[in-house]
Amino acid sequence: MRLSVAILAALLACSDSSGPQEGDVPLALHVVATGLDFPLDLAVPPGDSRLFIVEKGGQIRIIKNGVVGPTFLDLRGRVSTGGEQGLLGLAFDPAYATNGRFVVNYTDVNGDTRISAFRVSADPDVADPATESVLLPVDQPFDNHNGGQLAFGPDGDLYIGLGDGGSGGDPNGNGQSVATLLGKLLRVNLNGAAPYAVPSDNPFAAAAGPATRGEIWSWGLRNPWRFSFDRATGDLYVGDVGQGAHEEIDVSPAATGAGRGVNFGWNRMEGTHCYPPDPADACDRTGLTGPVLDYDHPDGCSVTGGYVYRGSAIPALEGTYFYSDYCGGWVRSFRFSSGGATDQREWPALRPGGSVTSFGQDASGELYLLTAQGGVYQIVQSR
Ligand SMILES: [Ca+2]
Ligand SMILES: [Ca+2]
Repeated sequence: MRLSVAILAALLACSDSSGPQEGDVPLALHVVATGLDFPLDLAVPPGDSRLFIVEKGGQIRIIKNGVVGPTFLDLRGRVSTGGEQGLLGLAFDPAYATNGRFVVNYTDVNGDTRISAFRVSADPDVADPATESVLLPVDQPFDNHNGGQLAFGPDGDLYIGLGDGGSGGDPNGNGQSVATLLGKLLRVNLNGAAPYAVPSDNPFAAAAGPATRGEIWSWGLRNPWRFSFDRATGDLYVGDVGQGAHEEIDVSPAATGAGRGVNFGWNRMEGTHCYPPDPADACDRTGLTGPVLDYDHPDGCSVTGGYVYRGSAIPALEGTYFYSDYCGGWVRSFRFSSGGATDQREWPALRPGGSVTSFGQDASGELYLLTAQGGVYQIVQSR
């Protein structure tokens, strides 16, 4: 009887090909730093050995040679910090070495989004707070769903993630409206007209006007808290936070435009399911692009999108995308192949014992994760 139960359990385990399997590369978390104040983002200028950590309360701290050192920038007087508000994202200009420019995404003292550029001072470890140039102010109707991610894409343009504005269920229909910047991924260029130029090949650039915003790159997003580009392929990965039931990861390959003009479905879809929920799940999906992966609550509550590993220290991970969930506490991965999420894994040794707020990658492509409890960890091979 014991044997047959064991065989049955083994068969059940083998038949479960849809869920994540346990990872087989020996990985571990190396503690880089602890004691940070609610770290939300990690960014690095090209070729730089320092790590820049964004704290929710409004500071950017530098980790240099493994030590938490100087405060690079203090925006505590300009940032609102309730709930999902705060200093949310940081990206360094690809030409940072020559122009000293970086961009931040935060909610201001009125709770509205500010995308602002700053410049470093004569001291490379200190930014000049007086250099703020507001690139894009966006009114926020509710205090939640503010997005937060910034990234310079493979094309050198700045991509900005904005949530649907907040409340629940997207009451103003922002995700499906191209008249608003809310619920979108935006693409702008900082090297032409001030404060930015809309690239002529943005999907709505030709039709731009009050009813159609030319800055839009992708739409139908609820709260794309973290998105990234695969630094080898240019493929776009978006972790879009769900409403109350389904969390999702979207992938749009570079070969099909890396998100250009893609409608990711919110608020007509939540993950792969109709929204509002429909008993037959038979809503019209015309024109919508679904996720490559979704998972249900309470397996998690808020997806934390990550990065594709392109470092050199762990060759077995080449091309593997890592992600987490703020409530789930786990770290999982997959490989994007033939339009789907293959080789799904869960990595028990990478559970940091806290809420994963973000991942980050250093100049050489090694991956890190951050926890709300103040930890900065590097993913390493354990033997
Ligand atoms: Ca909001
Ligand atoms: Ca979606």
